[in-house]
Amino acid sequence: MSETLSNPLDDPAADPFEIAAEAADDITRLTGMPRHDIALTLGSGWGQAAELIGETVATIPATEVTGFSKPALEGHVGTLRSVVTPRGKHVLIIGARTHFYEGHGPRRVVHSVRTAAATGARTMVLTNGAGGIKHTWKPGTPVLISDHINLTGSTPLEGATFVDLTDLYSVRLRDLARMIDPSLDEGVYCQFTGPQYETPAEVQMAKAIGGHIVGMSTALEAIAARQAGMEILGFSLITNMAAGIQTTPLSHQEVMEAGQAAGPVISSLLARVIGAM
Ligand code: 8IG
Repeated sequence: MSETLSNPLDDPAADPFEIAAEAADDITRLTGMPRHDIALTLGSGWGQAAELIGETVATIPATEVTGFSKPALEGHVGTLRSVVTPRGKHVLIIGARTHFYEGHGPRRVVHSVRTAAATGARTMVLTNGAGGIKHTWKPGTPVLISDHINLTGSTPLEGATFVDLTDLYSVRLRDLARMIDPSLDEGVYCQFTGPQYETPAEVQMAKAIGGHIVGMSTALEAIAARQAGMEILGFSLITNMAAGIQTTPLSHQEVMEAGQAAGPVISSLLARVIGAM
């Protein structure tokens, strides 16, 4: 049977929150850690933060956890890691993101967030690599997400579930991040479906409607985190200027290189922010 058909989230009759609770039980069993305080999803460029946040208690393959998918991309590490910070906070580090463009639907996309909430995490830190619309953001610049525009035409909410998204990206946590690095800028994140990058016209549309960052993740995850009552911090690493903002075409290679070069700096920033929580 294919991996797709064997995922319990693909049964429309299944309750995604029950599956998240089962996944949280798997994490408890496999890490020996009964609860976590903070969850952190590591996007492109942010991977080295895991080593800096604290002492690793356990690392487990995501495929051992109910409902998790195999990583779609090389360079997206398919592991979950339990780390304890010097201040004693337990952090669940999610290195296994499922993207909307994989086509498995929003339940699969937000399963890691719901699982993190089911492990007890009250804080969700979402990181990604993204394109920048502001000319002042050179590749390698980390920025805070201040709000988002969901352009996927999709939602992780099912039925008449009305969730307030005012202050979705916590002012308190953004202020905490700026205490660590006062030079951090912020912007509105536009989630496109991908996997193609935008056309220059689409980037101009994103700019016209109030966007500053273009990406392919995070917004749907933030909605699910808010539904679960979590406090959310979002970081984008600007790995490239969005299409048409720079004059040269976008390449995945270039994106990976910008991420690698910025890695040590942004990972240390992220570790210091989480260390202060
Ligand atoms: I890395 O320019 C990265 N991810 N949508 N646009 C979108 N996603 C991205 C981009 C980009 N760069």
